[in-house]
Amino acid sequence: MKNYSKIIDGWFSEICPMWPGISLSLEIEDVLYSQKSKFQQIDLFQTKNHGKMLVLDGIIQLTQSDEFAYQEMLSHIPLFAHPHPKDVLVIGGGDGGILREVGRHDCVERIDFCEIDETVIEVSKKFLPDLACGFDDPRVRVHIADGNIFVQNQKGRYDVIIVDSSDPIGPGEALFERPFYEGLKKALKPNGLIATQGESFFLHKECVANLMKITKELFAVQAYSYFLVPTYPGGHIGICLGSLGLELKKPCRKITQDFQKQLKYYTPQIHEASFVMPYFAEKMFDDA
Ligand code: SPD
Repeated sequence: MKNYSKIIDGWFSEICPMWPGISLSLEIEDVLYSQKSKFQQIDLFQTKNHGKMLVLDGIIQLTQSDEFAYQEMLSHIPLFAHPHPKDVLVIGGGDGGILREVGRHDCVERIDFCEIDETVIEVSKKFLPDLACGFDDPRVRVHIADGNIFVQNQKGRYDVIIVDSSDPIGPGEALFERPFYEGLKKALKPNGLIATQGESFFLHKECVANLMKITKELFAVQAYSYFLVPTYPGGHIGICLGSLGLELKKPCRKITQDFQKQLKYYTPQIHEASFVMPYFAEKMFDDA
């Protein structure tokens, strides 16, 4: 994918046609890694104020200062919406942050992890041990493969599937299309549910409306959640969810005090609140 982002006078600016005319800039102190893998340009920067930052094809994937918001919400919303998740599939997110969060659920017995780009895992293990610790969990089985192809070969296998994709340009493109969602549905057990990276309803209206349409057509229950991540475009991001029957907007398991204390963003209250949409988004979703 063409990389439009730039570094000028020590400031990295994230420039992308998916959010034209708007760009976030972070001051950087050092380039810790910069190489092209088989799939994409991988950069790891030391920022001045936001810890290390992982960038793929010029797009910010995470900074250490706010990654917890994304990893917690994309993991704990679907997992607390399921009464007893045992078999979990995570697609994408080679940094390991989602695995770290999924691993906090003792009821989970097996975590299949599918990532297309092995080099992202290696870079994370070297530079982001606070995220890559997710790979140390003995329940995790790593599959280096295209998530779309992997999922098409799974039938009735998972309670929860989490898709931590990059944006729908570059290697993540197929993960925003209907055949992938059909594959996700087939890969679920009868009571299963999915949660996928759902972009921004301010900046990516067409993409979000399309995800809503696909999930409405395929799943009995469907919902969209959003939350704050200062270093993502527009300072927020959403999750698109679909289930074969389970309610999604309320947690159905109690969170213990010990569990809650390990987190920084997710609470049962924020689980419910994250589904309350601004009026324009509500209308946009109704029309999808
Ligand atoms: N616009 C960037 C969206 C990135 C979503 N994936 C981030 C990976 C973090 N585990």
